[in-house]
Amino acid sequence: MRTKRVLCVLCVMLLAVLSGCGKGGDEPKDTKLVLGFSQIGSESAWRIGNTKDIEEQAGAYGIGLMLENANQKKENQIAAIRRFIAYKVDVIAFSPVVEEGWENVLKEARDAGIPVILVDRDINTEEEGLTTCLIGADFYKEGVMAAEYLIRKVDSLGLTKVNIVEITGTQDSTPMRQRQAGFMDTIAGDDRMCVLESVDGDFLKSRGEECMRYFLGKYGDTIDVVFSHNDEMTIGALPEIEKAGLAPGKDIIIISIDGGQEAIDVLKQGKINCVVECTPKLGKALMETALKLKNGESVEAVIHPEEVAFTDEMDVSTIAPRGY
Ligand code: GZL
Repeated sequence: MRTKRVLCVLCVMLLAVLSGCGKGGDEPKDTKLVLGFSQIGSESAWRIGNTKDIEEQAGAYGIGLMLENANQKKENQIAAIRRFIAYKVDVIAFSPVVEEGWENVLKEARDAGIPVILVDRDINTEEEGLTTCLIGADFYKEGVMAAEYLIRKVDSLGLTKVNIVEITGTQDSTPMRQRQAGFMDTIAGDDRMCVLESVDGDFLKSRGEECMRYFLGKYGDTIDVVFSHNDEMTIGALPEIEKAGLAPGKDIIIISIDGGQEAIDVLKQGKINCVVECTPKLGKALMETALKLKNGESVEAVIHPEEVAFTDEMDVSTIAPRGY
């Protein structure tokens, strides 16, 4: 029996070595560039689509990718960046879960001579120049597009007052701060718009459900509009609205952001009124920017993808498959 067990262990070790799964077996091999990327987590379809796109584009460009998932924790991202520095990658990229708290690790990367690219979200640091480029959406504009839709909708319905509840993304993250600012700045001065309350849904489906249950318990059927910072939280909120005997998309105007397939399908069912696009497909721009940095070429400070709003004002049957 003991001999059999020893043989099994030896086989497993041999397989691990052959498949490169042993220690150090995961590092990229002889590629033109090694890129270390710290991803926030897997909290939404958007995030999963973003990771998939980055992995696919790294393969397409022949770039060695060391991708680490931080499971929503800033400390995990900082630790990952330190590992990339120790490994002496050519370029570091990361999507910061929140805007503050990055100075020290970014100074370590600078001292190691490793350029850093921001993907998706931004940071807020005292010192300038700790990163080379930001590749990601114009979140403020997404908030503006959401509010502009609401103004058109209120005009078309001839409403004189609407009560709005807001389910925000992760507190202190760039998309949360800027989507909220863009939305609130655009409705400011419009006396018909009344924001009842904003609550942090952390971009999570489960929190979207909890936030909506809280709002309905407190405000009931006086709620006219839900502005949700991402599709995940929106999808979580809808069943709570229906349980309260209200029809989302009809009794309550539903405005969401991301533009994933699930939300577009619900838009087509008439249960969401507006989905502002936020593309997760940032991988191509990331690889091209990393290669430019490796080759000593200059890069743009900010790269914003083009984005649109999908709304019940259009023929939603024409919306192409979203791919995330
Ligand atoms: C936006 C991205 C946000 C998405 C959420 O670029 O940072 O994080 O809107 C995701 O779905 O969790």
